[in-house]
Amino acid sequence: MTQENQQLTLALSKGRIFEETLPLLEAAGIKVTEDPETSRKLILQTNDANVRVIIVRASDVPTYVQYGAADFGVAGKDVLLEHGGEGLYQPIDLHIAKCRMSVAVKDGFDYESAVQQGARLRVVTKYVETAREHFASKGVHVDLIKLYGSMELGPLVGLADAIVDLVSTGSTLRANHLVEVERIMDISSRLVVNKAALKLKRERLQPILEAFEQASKRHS
Ligand code: PRT
Ligand code: MG
Repeated sequence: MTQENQQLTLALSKGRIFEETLPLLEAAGIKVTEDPETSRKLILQTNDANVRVIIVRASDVPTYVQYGAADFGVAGKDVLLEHGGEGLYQPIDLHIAKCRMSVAVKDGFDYESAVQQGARLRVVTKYVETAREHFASKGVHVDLIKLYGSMELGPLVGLADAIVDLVSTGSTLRANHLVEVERIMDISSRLVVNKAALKLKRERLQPILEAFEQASKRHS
């Protein structure tokens, strides 16, 4: 196989995923030579001529990998659950960008009583699929309203009774007088690999996957 066919493209999002993936890449001997925070470039070169990094929105990582525009990528479990995982092989939990997905309500709202009384709750979230499944499994009736950000505002302005969002330190909830009432699941980021690339580019991918796996054990 020619060198060109063995070129690998890794999809990452800016911010915490990029930063927390850098040490894993270094463990595989790969150094990214440009900084996405200061450069406006969307294609970043590395010290390895056969590996490049593309910078995409966090929720778009699975799509680039699914269609083979990237051979592999790093995405949160939250994002992967919403995407559905079609066309993706998910070999490794990288134990990075950890947080949890939770239900939160306005301070003073009696969530437990509302649930017990069978009230129909209005919930705002970016994670409609995961939220739907969670409330269905509990037998709670909900009207889900999809938002793309600032979910915390929903209960404060009367748009919703509750939010389903990611929580890490809890300071965003506190700053907006919201309280966490239910933890839905723990979240971390996963390596995802295009299924065809895994077969066709195995030779080049395998050592990188192994290095990622070894290095990520430190975070578990
Ligand atoms: O920001 P953008 O809209 O482009 O996309 P994104 O928000 O999906 O990307 P990014 O980079 O913010 O998050 C990428 C991934 O990091 C997510 O898919 C998660 O898997 C993971 N992650 C880990 C988090 C957090 N921790 C986190 N705290 N993603 C988001 N948050 C947000 C949360 O939504 C809330 O607004 O941080 C706020 C809460 O943080 P605390 O510390 O105040 O509790
Ligand atoms: Mg964000």
